[in-house]
Amino acid sequence: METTLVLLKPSCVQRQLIGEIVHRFERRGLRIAGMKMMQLDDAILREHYAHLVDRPFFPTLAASMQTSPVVALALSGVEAVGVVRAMTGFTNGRKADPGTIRGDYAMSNQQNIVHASDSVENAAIELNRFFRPEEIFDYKSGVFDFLYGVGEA
Ligand code: IDP
Ligand code: MG
Repeated sequence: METTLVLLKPSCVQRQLIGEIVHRFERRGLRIAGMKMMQLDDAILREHYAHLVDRPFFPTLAASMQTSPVVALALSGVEAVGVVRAMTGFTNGRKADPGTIRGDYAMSNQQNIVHASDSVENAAIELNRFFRPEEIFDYKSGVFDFLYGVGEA
């Protein structure tokens, strides 16, 4: 079982898509292990986007991520990191496949609705960045036996 970090970005919050996007993850069978609204500051964005701080678009990216609160989600499931990343789609919404979140809701390379951790290692780091340990809940899904076959989870 893995847990991954998703951020519903201001492009999602402002367009009033929070429920719709959360619904997609729930319908897929991912368990919501943590969920909260946060206003991000410069420090956490510089850390979260450390791989991009030297890129020319970083100032507009950081500004766009602060135009409203974001919703941070911790999502659990078997191979959850890869499953969620695949659901997210290519970074540029215009190039993302239909059926993915970005491919269904985004027209932008920057205002692309969601962030999703890109590896198991980064998921652990990012969960720790956005959640305190007591904000992530380990409980058994009531439909667990219908989400997974015997021996799968
Ligand atoms: P990812 O979100 O698909 O993992 P990253 O390359 O990690 O993509 O970039 C993080 C975020 O930075 C993207 O989701 C997007 O909001 C923004 N971004 C990435 N590349 C560009 C760009 O070329 N122009 C503007 N914003 C970008
Ligand atoms: Mg990334």
